[in-house]
Amino acid sequence: MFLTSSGQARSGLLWALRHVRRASGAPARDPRFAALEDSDLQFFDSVLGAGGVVTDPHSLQPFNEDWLGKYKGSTRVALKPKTTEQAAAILRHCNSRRLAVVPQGGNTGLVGGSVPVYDEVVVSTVCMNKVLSFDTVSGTLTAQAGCILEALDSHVAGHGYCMPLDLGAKGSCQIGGNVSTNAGGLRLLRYGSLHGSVLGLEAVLPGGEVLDLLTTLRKDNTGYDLKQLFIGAEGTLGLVTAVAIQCPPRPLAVNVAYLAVPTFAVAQQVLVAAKRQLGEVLSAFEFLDRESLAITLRHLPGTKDPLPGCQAPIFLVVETSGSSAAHDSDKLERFLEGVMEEGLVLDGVLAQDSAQVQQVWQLREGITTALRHRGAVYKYDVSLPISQMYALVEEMRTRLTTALPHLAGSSGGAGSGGGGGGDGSDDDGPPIRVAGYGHLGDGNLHLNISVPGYSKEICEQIEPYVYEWTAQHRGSVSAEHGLGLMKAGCIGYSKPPAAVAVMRQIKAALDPHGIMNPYKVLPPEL
Ligand code: FAD
Ligand code: 2HG
Ligand code: ZN
Repeated sequence: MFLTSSGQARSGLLWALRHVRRASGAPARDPRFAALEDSDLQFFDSVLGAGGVVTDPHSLQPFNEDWLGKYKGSTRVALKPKTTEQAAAILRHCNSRRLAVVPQGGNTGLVGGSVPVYDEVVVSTVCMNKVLSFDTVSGTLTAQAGCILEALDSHVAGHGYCMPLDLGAKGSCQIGGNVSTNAGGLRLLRYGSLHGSVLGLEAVLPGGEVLDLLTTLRKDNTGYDLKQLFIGAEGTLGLVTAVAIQCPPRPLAVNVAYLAVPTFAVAQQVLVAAKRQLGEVLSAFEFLDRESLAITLRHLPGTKDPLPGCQAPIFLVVETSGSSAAHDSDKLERFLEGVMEEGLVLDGVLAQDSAQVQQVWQLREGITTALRHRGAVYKYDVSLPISQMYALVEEMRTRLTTALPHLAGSSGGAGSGGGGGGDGSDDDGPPIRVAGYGHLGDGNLHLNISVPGYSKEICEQIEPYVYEWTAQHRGSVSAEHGLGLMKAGCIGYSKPPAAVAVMRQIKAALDPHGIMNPYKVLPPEL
């Protein structure tokens, strides 16, 4: 929310409420956009060759459906350029024909941004997967947008560097998608946001002009920093075709501790202690609640409980990364002794080798996949003051248990940690379960509500309540996943009208016909 005085805060919230349309619904197809014709396909064929133009309905299915299986479009064509010039020719044509376009990377986005809403042309960067250069002295990597994050990390690992971001989708998400969503992930605490580590990028504007901002300079104060506009633009301003990014040295020593704490308040005390005592080697501070743990152990094959039988409500993953194993272990052990002695930590385990490190991370990173295996899920990705983060999870549980006792009620309420298989039992808990986890060190909560199916009855209990609650606590309704289609109507909860108006002006300047990823990010003009 945008608070300058209590009166303004209130009018801002009211504005937001008036301008919120059905949060996960889509507006009608914009009649300004043309429908695809055979002559368009012929043009695309002439630019890309037959292999670069997908029209077969079966092959189009993955381009039309998002990772969650929640958003489905009906494109008739997906285009796979290999070069910036091909991408520019495609966009120029689409712009002149008023064909709407949706850029697609790894299609792992969680807000419905990467798939068509109607029949938009999909421009996939899957074939733009070349590393262009790597400077082993400065650690700057330049790569085409379609390079898979994990492949880039392996590439730079060979030179003693790592990518400055890491996320559960690393095996399929692409660097262009990461930049376009301004992805956060597990190491933002250590390496900061992509707004800092992206040094340059190349983007094709809707009219086909190539904006070459692909510098690898650390310092460049010549005018407005235009690349920042594309970081987090979710494909609404142009197609990112290449990225230059600063890679940090790969840590030589990594330690991971998995800790059980009695309350979220205590988790915050452990965070303060970790920041003070681990200092520069602290590289991640994540949390998951018992409900997230239980769902993951039950629904994600291969996961193991690092603290079997432990009934704590909150678990922490604390990682250190540094250059000296002995120094880091010493620091971590002293920190662990301290928090144990103070009675902050109920139980804990220190991963003994890289396999155990992986096991703990698999548990934390696997929550999203486990929830998908369980079924439909309402996902919220909010930034909040750390002290307020978990209250939203608790209030949501109470709210759903009260409103929908037949779905959410059980011995422990809507996923209050009772049952759920986390303790080895076979009980999958009530149909509705509320899980809270996320990047505690960054104040980023992932509130996930696992449900038997998407329904108006359930959705009305969650939205707009969750957005209002976030705004009232001066949070952001999108910490890292973006707005996409899901939250295009919700920007007003976190940005004032004047800011949205400037965004519209930027959009109109760069994309005057509005062809780039329509219906996403900004609400339709009323
Ligand atoms: P896509 O899903 O294909 O696209 C995302 C958006 O970017 C769309 O709006 C699309 O139009 C646009 N876009 C894609 N490529 C381009 C391009 N080249 N030019 C212009 N626009 C483009 N996100 C986090 O922030 N942190 C996490 O920890 C995290 N963990 C995840 C874990 C799992 C298991 C999954 C499934 C997702 C996770 N995500 C996370 C969300 C998602 O992975 C990220 O948003 C990721 O950055 C998307 O990359 P992508 O290549 O899949 O992009
Ligand atoms: C994570 O931190 C991702 O694991 C995904 O951002 C969060 O699934 C989610 O809600
Ligand atoms: Zn996350």
